[in-house]
Parts: sequence; C-alpha cells; structure tokens
Amino acid sequence: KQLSVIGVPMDLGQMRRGVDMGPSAIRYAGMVERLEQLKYNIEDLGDIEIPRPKQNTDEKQDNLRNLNEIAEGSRRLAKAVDEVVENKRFPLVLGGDHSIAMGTLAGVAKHYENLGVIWYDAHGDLNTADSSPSGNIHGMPLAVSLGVGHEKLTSIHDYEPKIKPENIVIIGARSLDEGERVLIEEKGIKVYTMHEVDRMGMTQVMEETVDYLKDRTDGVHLSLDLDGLDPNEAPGVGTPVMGGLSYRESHLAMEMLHQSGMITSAEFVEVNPILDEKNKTASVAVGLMGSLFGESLK
Ligand code: DIR
Ligand code: MN
Ligand code: MN
Ligand code: MN
Repeated sequence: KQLSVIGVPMDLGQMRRGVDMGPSAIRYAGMVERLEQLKYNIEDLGDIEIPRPKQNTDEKQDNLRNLNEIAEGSRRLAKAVDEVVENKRFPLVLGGDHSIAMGTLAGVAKHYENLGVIWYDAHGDLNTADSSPSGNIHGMPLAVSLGVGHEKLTSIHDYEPKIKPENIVIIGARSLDEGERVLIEEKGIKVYTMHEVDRMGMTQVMEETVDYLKDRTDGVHLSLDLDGLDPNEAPGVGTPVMGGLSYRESHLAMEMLHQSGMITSAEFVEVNPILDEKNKTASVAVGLMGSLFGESLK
C-alpha cells in the first residue's frame, strides 16, 4: 500500500500550547521506520502551514476561538488530503488538535458516497458555538462535518455536509456536553461509551462496529484522539479524562480494524509533547499505527 503522511501543526482549536508539535513528536517516535517495516511505500509530505492569529489567541468571535485561522488551515489541509486520495494513496494525517478533522474529512469525503467515520475519543466533538462550554473549535469537528455549525466551517472545501450521522461510530466516550447528547439523540449517532466497552468488551464493540459500517459505507475514516486512551497510558493530551480505553484495548481495536480491511484514511490527533512524559504518547500513537497497518506476531 502507498501511504502519504501529512503533518498539521495546529494548536488554535484549544487552549494548551504545544499540540502544534504533535507531528514532530510522532515522527520522532519512529513512525516512518515502523511503517516501512510493514512494506509500505511512504511519502512524507511535510507539514501544512497554519496561519498565526493576529489578535490575542484568547479572543473569541461568536464563541469560536481563532475561527478564521482554523478555517484557512482546514482549507489547506482539505486540498492536500483531497490530492492524496485522488492519487490513490492512503492519507495518514498527524495532529495537531482535533479541529484538523474538519479539513481531513473535507478532503476525504468528497471521494465517497457514504464515508464511514470511527471517532475514537473521550469526547463527542459534537459541539456548536451555541452549545460549546469552551468556545474551542477542537470540540466541534464532528458536528461541523455533519453540516452543523458556523458556515465558515461547514463550507470548507465548498460542499456540505461531508458525512451522514448514520455512518458514524463513536468509541470511548466519557465526557459529553449537554448539547452533544441532544445531537447524538436527534441524529441517531451510534456511540459506544466506556460503559458499553466495559460491559461488552472491546472485541464485541469492534465486531459490531465493523458489521455496522461494512454494508452502509464505501470507505471508513479513523479519527483517533489520543485522549480516548486512559491518561495513565497517554498522558500527553490537553484534555485528559480518567477511566479511558487501555493500551491493550486500543491495540486490539486497531488489529481488528486492520483485519476488516475497511479503513481508507486515518488521523492521529491531540499529541502534546509538552504535556507528555518522554514522548510516551507519541510512541503509543506510532504503536497503534503499527497495529492498524498490520503488525502482528504470527
Ligand atoms: C469539550 C472538550 N467537550 C469542548 N472537547 C475535546 O471544549 O467542547 N474533544 N477535548 O476532544
Ligand atoms: Mn477529539
Ligand atoms: Mn480534543
Ligand atoms: Mn478528546
């Protein structure tokens, strides 16, 4: 398989500086070497240029912090991702905060009738300016991709919506804001919270997820927020939530996704090396990529 790596040094979607160094941290953890061992052809396209905000980064426009810069960065990312898919290569996007998913999905979804999305995250990222308690756009990309949110964001790459609610599966949720719960209910989005993961086990969660997506989609994007994992195992994230998915559950999930053969694009986001312990979280991300792309002991 042919992989194209795109780094997105974006930190404007949330309040903690340092997540813009995520792509470097992931590369430094040995990503390219790890994937080359699996006989992939890898090209690293380098990093997307993210505009720097003119005003104080804490200023908000309509409860949307850094709206214009994030929209512009997302347009650039969408273009780059679009081109990768056009060239029949697999886009592997490195964050950066989760607001970059708006750009990734904009670039990918254009090429599919029914793009599936697996949202591996402690959060739903289904907020809007109205529902968001923070004004941080990294809590909004899934809503935006559904066409719900500020027009400057929903219109990225000149079409909307990017995805349909019935093609989404959220895994690992344990911190959902009130407006997000309403949207989940209203749109009928499939969610496996930590409660379901604990009761059913990751094996059944992934079997059901693959079953659910396989008939209704013609491609599946994996959007993996490292805060989906437990902060003990992935401490280098800006919004840690206790009681998360384990390292082992996450590897199992990636292995089962590999076996399904259904993943057609992926992104690993929210790695913040400043908050990390000796680049542990970036190493976990690279390990998960290994499993997603087919590492196995037999
Ligand atoms: C919170 C945090 N729900 C917000 N979201 C995060 O600001 O909207 N998403 N961290 O991954
Ligand atoms: Mn997220
Ligand atoms: Mn986030
Ligand atoms: Mn999250």
